[in-house]
Amino acid sequence: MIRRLAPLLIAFGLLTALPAAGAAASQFPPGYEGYHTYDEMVTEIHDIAAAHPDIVALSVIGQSYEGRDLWAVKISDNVNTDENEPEVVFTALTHAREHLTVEQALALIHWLVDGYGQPGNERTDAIVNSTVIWVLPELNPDGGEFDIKGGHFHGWRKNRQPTPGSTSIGTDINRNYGYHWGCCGGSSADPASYLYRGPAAWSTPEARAERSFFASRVIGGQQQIRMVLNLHSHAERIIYPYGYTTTPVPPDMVRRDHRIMAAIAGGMADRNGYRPSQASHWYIMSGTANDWIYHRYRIPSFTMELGPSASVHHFNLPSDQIGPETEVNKDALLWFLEQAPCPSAVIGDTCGTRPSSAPAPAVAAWQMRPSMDLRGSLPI
Ligand code: 0X9
Ligand code: CA
Ligand code: ZN
Repeated sequence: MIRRLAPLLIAFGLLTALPAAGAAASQFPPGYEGYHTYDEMVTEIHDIAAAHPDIVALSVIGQSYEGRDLWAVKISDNVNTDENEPEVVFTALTHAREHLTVEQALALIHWLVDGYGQPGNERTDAIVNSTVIWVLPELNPDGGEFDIKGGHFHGWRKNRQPTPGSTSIGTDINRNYGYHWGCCGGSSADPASYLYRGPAAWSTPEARAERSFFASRVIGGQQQIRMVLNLHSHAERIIYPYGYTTTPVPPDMVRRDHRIMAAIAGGMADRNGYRPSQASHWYIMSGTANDWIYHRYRIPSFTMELGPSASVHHFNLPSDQIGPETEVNKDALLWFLEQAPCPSAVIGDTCGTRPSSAPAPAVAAWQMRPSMDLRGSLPI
């Protein structure tokens, strides 16, 4: 049909309306059509923003190696005002084959915005009204699209950036962040490895975009982001820093922070049945987003590994499991968001009361103490 129409369209100068040669719209294999391709995700978040312009705003935090926009979905009341409210970040699809994470990110957005302001939505309305939620639904769109190229799964993990001096493609974005990059056996120096850390810290445009985004949320010298949850799959785990060392509280961590992160991971685990632990108690991993986020800004930072750890489907759960596997995390994710105004409350510390216009005491407490401040040595 398209083929027969093409000469006609050329005649009318409308060729640009067709997909470029070889760039036919991607699609998931049969049985997996319930997942969103990159284009479908972009359409979906635009539809959501159009339906809820008062509480949803879209922005682009950078571009992937192949030039795809890296989208951010901001959810809050008065969404077009930069209000002084605690901010929470969710990221998804750092690893290309972890498609369930995109669906979890979209499900979370829908839980928060569908029916906003209507009876029965008091819990999510309270979250939307008191916090700023940033959802980055696809940090690795190039890898995600490559993973379904040709209508079958490729088991791809990395981005699609060639490595100079090698024929290999791709860096593991979650080994490319600039804290303890390349240390301790937590990544690979081999460009062919699926754990390749890249030729240098921050060599991937995707990690750099996230770094710039975090820097952009420092307002008046204070980082506004209070908590971060990175969505991965598949292990039914909730993990927290550090990944580079098995020591629970090394010199670059504050003991109280460790207690808070362990308690928040435990609180989520109580609600979804996943297993909580320090990242390195699973395996040593270095140059991860979690380690950098905690160290650089002292933000409690978590990874949730979605989906059954023991499944014949591994990363590729059929569409009919998207609903149950995302729904199981609803209470855990909403509870996580509810901790943002005072993360230390989980260990019994109070944050005090404050007029909404004043800076939160808890925010001041999150600033690095001079003895903790290693920022001068970091490449930001
Ligand atoms: O190894 C990883 O990058 C993640 N696991 S996965 O199976 N999805 O690849 C875990 C990342 C955890 N990040 C840290 N907190 N260190
Ligand atoms: Ca707001
Ligand atoms: Zn992953």
